[in-house]
This record gives sequence, structure tokens and C-alpha cells, in this order.
Amino acid sequence: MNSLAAMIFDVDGTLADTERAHLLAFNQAFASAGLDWHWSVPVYKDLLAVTGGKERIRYYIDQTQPGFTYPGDAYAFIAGLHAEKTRAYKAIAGQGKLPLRPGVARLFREAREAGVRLAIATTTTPANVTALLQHTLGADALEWFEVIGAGDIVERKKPAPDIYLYVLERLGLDASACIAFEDSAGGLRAALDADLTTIVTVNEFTHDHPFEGAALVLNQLGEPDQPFTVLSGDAGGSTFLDLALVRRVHGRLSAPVG
Ligand code: XBP
Ligand code: MG
Repeated sequence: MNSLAAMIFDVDGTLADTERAHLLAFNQAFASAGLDWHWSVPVYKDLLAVTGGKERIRYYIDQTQPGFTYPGDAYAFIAGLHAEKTRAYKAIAGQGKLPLRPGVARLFREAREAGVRLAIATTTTPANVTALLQHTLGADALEWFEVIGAGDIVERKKPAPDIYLYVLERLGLDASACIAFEDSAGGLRAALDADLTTIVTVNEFTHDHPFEGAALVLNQLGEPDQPFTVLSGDAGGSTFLDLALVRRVHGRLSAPVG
């Protein structure tokens, strides 16, 4: 049995509740482009099934704008619109309005003190990861993560396992020595298909997703004075997720070596 060597974190919805900021940025980008598109929260909740902002925009156009004529090359148009969205999102992140979820910074600290390696596996654009980490944890926070697998670095986005396989390969670790943290059904699928034991923390956009196969499903990682709620799995009486509980969950469920 491999002991725990690394923790791999999803970003949006896991490290922070960022999707309302993404939604605002999409709508700001549409307005800046003179488009009368405006995504509501319920519409966006459905659109989140399509991972990747460029893919999401394309899906929205294909599904709801049959008469839309691209001004020039479709890919270039979508890429330009998405670049404006990313600029808008970074500005929102820079306003300090995207705090990390409870327990996230504490778990990072515990991992660093214990020598457990940290990595990120996300569908979002790398610049968004940089903005979030720097504005929540400070300028040197990026160095805490040995590998940041993000956005278009892989061709197939979640729920495909590619981004997790990329991170494992760059870490030089077998999945059995790692544990993943996710917030959505698609993210869980990606992690499980990379043979990763996975802990899920839900949010307003994913609380009703199916999480079959997750080692533990929580409402949040929690803090000593802010207990989590266990939605599925066995937390052994703990009231918040610390490294000791991560190790117990990992040790219980990771495939033995050989
Ligand atoms: C969530 C996503 C991303 C974000 C928007 O990523 O699917 O597409 O919604 O970011 P994850 P972009 O949960 O894997 O962190 O517009 O940069 O894609
Ligand atoms: Mg997510």
C-alpha cells in the first residue's frame, strides 16, 4: 500500500466558490462585445456540464443561437470572447472577493509542514489559477504546487481523466500514492478514471450531483470551530478534514501496490 505522497486539488468550486465570478465575467464579456446574451444562474448551472469556458460558449451558441453568424473565424471569435472573459475574471479575483473555502488554506499548511506534495488539476484557464492563488495566499503561493495542470494543457477536459493523468505523470507518482479533491460529478469522474481516491466538497452548483465512487462527500472541509457535514462516507467521528483524516481515507481506499 502506497502511503500518501501528494494531494491533487481541483480549483473552481473546490478551492473557492468561484463560479458566480466566472458567470459575472462571462456576462461582462458578452456585454463588452455588444452581444445581448446574458446567462442566469439556473442557465449557468446547466451550462457547467460543459467544462472549459470556450467549449461552454460554443455549446451555448450551437444550442441556443441558431441564427448567429460568426464575424469571421468561429474559433478566433470564441477565443477572443473568452480572453475578454478571463480578463474580467482576473479583475474580479483581484478585488479580493474570492476567498478560499473553509479549511483549504489550513490543509495546504498541514501538507507543507508534513512534506505531502501539492498539485492542481483544473479545467480553468491557468491565468485564473494564478489570480486566485496569489490574491488569496500571496505571491509565493504558486510555488507550493509542484504541478499546476490547467485548461488547454490537455486536449480532453474533465470528465476525461487527462488532466489528472498529466499531473500524475509530471509528479512521477502512481495514483495509489495520491488523493484528489473535487466538487462536481464531472470532476469526480475524471479523478476516478485516473484511479484516484477522491474526496468531494459540494457547493450550490453541484450539491445535487451524483457522487458514486467518492471516498467521502462533505459540505466543506471545515475548521475546528466550523464542523463539516458528512453527506456520504465515513469520517470516523472527525468534525473537520485535517491531514490525519485525509491519510485515513487514503489508507482505507487506495489500491494496494502490486
Ligand atoms: C471549472 C470549469 C471552468 C470554469 C471556467 O473548472 O469547468 O471551465 O467554469 O473557467 P474546474 P474557464 O472545476 O476543473 O476547476 O472559462 O477558464 O474555463
Ligand atoms: Mg470544480
